[in-house]
Amino acid sequence: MKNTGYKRLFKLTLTLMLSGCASNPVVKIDEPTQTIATIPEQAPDFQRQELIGTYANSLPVQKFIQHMVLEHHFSADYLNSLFAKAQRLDYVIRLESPQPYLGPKPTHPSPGSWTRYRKQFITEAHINNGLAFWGSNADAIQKASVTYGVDPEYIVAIIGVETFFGRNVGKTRILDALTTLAFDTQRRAKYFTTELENFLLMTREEGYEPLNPVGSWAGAMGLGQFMPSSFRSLAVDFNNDGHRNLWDQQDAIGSVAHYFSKNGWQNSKPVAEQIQGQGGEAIIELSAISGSEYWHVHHNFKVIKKYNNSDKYAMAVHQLAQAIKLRRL
Ligand SMILES: [Ca+2]
Repeated sequence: MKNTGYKRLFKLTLTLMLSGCASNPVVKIDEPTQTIATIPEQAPDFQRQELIGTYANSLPVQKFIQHMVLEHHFSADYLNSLFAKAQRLDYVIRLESPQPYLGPKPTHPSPGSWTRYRKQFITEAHINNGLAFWGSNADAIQKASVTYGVDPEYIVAIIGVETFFGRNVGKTRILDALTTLAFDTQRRAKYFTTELENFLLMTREEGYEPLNPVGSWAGAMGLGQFMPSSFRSLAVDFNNDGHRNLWDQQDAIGSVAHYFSKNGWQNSKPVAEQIQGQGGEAIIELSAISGSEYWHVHHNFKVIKKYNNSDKYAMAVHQLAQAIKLRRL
């Protein structure tokens, strides 16, 4: 970052101010102190770093660094030293590029696929942990529901399906995940390059050390599993501590509600109901072991799918929300 010198000068000035004004209670030192403390310090041997390590000879990484320098005024030395530490993750490549299936042609939808999917999320453990999560965050959930006009049980259910209420937020270093996906895979390389760009901007804006955040193999972060672009545009500081931190329960609750609100959630409106028979508008088919289920889905169902574009995902969120709400009454 180019303002390091300025920061050091500022810090020095602040130190002098503090030492000179220790007895003066009107000196406002809280804000600048906090700002300095959260900006990651750069190593003293930071100057004139070459791009070494796994990506030393990668032209796309060199071009990406150049782009970040020209477009966003990052220091090339800073990014070279950062990407020198980036790791290529083979399991991320495997997950993004599944081997072609060579068996018999599958039927769609796969019989019983909804039953198997549902079993992962509509469990006693999910309902009980959802109730506990709601209970210990009741004020934040209520405030988020009112502030953003989102039914509280859906805020809880999203966090339950995404990360089991924060227990499974992922352990992959985001820098490694996104660098691997951007430069070592093909299918969505452009998308992940943009997310990597957003990740670096996010770390600079929020004062995160870029080597620290961990999350899913695909680069999703925190209790609500936000990608960096969503983090930048939709995360909120809901506990008012001056930082957007999606690993914090309250910030995650506010941010999920904000996400739903921005995607058009209609408060207290229906999401889906099961119907007999099939066909007609806004009807989806889910393949249960006992046979196909048909559901009439509403606008809010599509809003859930903005989070993850899958009927099964949205239905799991809906049913978990309803199960938790019913038990809480
Ligand atoms: Ca916060």
